Amino acid sequence: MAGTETRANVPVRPSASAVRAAIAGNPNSGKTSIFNHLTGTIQSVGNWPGVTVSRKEGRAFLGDREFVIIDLPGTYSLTAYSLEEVVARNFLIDKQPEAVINVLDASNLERNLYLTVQLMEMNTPLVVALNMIDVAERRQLKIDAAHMAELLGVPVVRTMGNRGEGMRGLLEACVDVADRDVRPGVQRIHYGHEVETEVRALTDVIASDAGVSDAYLPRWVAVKLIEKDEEVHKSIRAVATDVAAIDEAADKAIRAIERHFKEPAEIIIAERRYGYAAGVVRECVTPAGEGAIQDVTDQIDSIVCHRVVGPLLLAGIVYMLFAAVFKVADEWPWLFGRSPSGWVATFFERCQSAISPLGAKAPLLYSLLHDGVIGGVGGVMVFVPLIFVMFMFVAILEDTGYIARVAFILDRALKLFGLQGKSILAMIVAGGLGGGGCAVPGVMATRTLREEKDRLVTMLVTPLMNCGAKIPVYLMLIAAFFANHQAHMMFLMWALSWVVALGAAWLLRRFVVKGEQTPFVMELPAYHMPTVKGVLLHTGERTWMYVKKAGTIILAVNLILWAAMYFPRIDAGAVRAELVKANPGMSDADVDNGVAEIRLSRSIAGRLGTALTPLSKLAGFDWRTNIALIGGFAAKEVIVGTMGTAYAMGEIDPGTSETLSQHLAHDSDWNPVRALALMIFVMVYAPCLVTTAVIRRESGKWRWALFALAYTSVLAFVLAVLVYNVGSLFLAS
Ligand code: BGO
Repeated sequence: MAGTETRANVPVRPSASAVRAAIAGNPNSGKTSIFNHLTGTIQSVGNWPGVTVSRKEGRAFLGDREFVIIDLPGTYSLTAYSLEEVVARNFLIDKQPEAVINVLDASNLERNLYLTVQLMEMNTPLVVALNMIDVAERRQLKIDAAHMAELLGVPVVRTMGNRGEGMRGLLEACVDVADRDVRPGVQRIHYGHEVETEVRALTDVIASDAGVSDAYLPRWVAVKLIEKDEEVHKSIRAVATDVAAIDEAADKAIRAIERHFKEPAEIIIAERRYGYAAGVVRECVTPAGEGAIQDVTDQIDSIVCHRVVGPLLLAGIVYMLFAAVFKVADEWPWLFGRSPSGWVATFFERCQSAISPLGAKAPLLYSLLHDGVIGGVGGVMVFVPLIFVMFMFVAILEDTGYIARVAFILDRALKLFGLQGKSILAMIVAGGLGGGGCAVPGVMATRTLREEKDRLVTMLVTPLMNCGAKIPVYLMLIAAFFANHQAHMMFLMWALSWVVALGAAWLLRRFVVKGEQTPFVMELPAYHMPTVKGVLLHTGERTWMYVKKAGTIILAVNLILWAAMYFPRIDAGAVRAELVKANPGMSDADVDNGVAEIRLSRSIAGRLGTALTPLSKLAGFDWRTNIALIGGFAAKEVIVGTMGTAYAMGEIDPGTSETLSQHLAHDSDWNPVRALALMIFVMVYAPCLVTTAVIRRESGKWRWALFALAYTSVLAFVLAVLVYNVGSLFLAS
C-alpha cells in the first residue's frame, strides 16, 4: 500500500488471523470519527490504486484479536455513478473483507439505509453502527436497535463516533460476523412479485454460467444488470462463458419490468430500495414527538397506520372493496340492464340454446358442446368480470401504496397463526366476510405478499373461506333442516370457516411449510396517485393471464368430467323398458327421471360415487351425494345442480334449490346432522379446479396444488366424519 505510517512502531504486516473490517457509510455519517477512535494513531494514509481517492487503513485490537480497519470512501450508493462508489464497491467484491462496518447517521436513518440495502444485496458480512444516536435522541427519535438487527439479519451497535462510545461493541460484533460468517442472506431484500420473478429468472441464467457465478453473486449481478449497471456488465463480459445468453435474459427481464411498470427498470429497483429503507424506519423508529417535521406521507400514515383508526379504516376499505367487487361485477344490472357477469352468463346460455337443434340429431356431439365445451368455457368466463373488477380495485390500492400499510395494521394478530397482515386481503376476497367471495381472485391477491412461505400458507388456506359457490349448498341444506335458525346457521358457517382456516394455517406453519417466520421489512413506499392507464394495464394483464391459463385447464378437465358423467352410455330404450316393466304405473316424467338416474349411476362418475360409498358413508354421504361432490371438484356451483339430477328431481334449476331442499327434508335417510356434516365437508374440501389451477400457477408447482387438494379433502373428511358421528350420538340420545 502506498502511504505514510503515522506511528513508527506499527507492525509491518498484520497477522494472518487479523479481521479485515471495512468502514462504509454516507459522507458525514461519522465514519472518520469511528475510524479514528478504533485505530487511534495506528493509521496509514494514501490513495486507492490508480485513482486520487484517499485511502486510510489502520490497526485496532480487542484483547489479542487484531483488526485491519479500512476506511472506504464515503458514498450514498454503490451504483457506478462516481469514482468513490466504484472504488468502494470493487474493494468489497475483490478483497472480500471479513466484516463491513456500515456507519449510519441515526438522525437521518432512511437516507442512510439506502446504502445498507445495497450492502445487504451484496450479502456482505455486515455490522451496522447506529451512529449519532445522541443527535437522534435529541430529536426525540427512539430507535429499537434490537428489532433493527432482527429485521436486517445483522448486528446493530449504538455508537457515538465523536466520543468514541460503542467502539468495543463494534469490534466484538466484527469478530462475531467474521468468525461465524454472519451475512444478511441474498433473499432478504425483496423487490415485489413482478420484479422478483424477473430477478429470479435472470439469476438462474447467470448462476448456470460458471464463469460469472464463480466470480460474483448471481442474484447481485442480476439486480445490477436490471439496473443497467455498465461497470458490472463490463466485468461479467470479461468472465462470462456465454455473455450473449446473459445479455438476452437481462434484456428480457428489463423489458418485462418496464412493460409492467411503465418506468425505467433502474427507477423501479431504486424505489424498492427506498421502500425497504422506509419500512425499516417505520418498524424501528418510534415517531418523533410533537413539533417534528412530517412530510405528506408521514401525515397520512399517522392516520392510516394509527392503532385505533387504522383497523377501522381498513375494515371500511375492505368492506367497500368486497361490496364493490361483487356488486359491480356480479349483482348490479348497470350495464344495459344486466351485470357484466350476467351478460357473460347470458352469452353462454344463448350459445347453448343456439345448438339445441343438435340435441335430437347428434346427442353425443350436443352433450359434448352443451355441457363440456360451452358449459366449461362459460364456467370460467363468468368469473372474468369479477376478477377484472377485483384486480382493478387491488391495483388502485397497490398503486396508491395503501396495501403496504395494511400489513402493519394486522401483522401482529395474524402472525400468531403463521400468516401475515396482507393475508387478510386474500382471505376476505375469497369470502372471509361471510360469503359471496371467490378463492380465485383471493389466491391471486396473495401476490401482494412478499414472503414466499407466508404467501404459500395464505394460498393454501384461502380456499377454506366461504366462497359464493358454497353458499347455495348451505342455503339449500339450512332451508331443509334448520329452517328456524337460518341466520344462526349462516353465522356458524362463517365463524367455522375462520376457525378452520386459521387452525389450518397454524398447523401448516408448524408441520408443512416449516421454518421460523423470518422477521422482514414491509416496504412503505410514498403515497402515489394511481393513473388510469397504469391501473387498467395491470388489471388487463392479470385478467388475460387468468383467461389464458385457467381457461385452458378448466376446459380440459371439464371435458374429462363430462365424459365421466356421460360414458358408458347405456341404451335408454332398454332401461326405460326395464323400468316400465318393474313399475307398470309409473308416470312418463318419473320414468324419464328414472332413466336419467340409472344412466348416471352406471356412468364412470356414478360408479365412482358408488365405489366411494363404503368410505363416504362414515360421514353419512350416499352415492348421489358423492357424484355431486365429485362434480364439485370442478366447481362448487355444480353441487346443488348435480344433487338435483342425482336425486332424480327432474327439472331442478340449480339457482333455486327449493325443490331439492323439500325433497331432502322429507327423505328419511337425511337428518340435520348429515346436512351439517355435508355443509362442513363442502366448506373445507378441495379447492375448485380454477382455484387449483391458479394455486399451481401462483406457487409455481403442481406439488402445492395437489397438496391443497389432498389436505383440504382429508381435513374435510375427518371433520365431516366427526360431526356426523358425534352428532348422530346426540340425535340418538
Ligand atoms: C465535526 N454524535 C455527534 N453529535 N456527532 C458526531 C458523531 C456522533 O455520534 N459522530 C461523528 N460526529 P465525520 P465522515 C464538527 O467535524 O467522522 C460528528 O464524513 C465540526 N468540525 O465530530 O467527519 C463529527 O467521515 C465542528 O463533526 O464523518 C463531525 O463520515 C462542529 O459528525 C461530523 C461540529 O463526522 C462528521 C462538528 C469542524
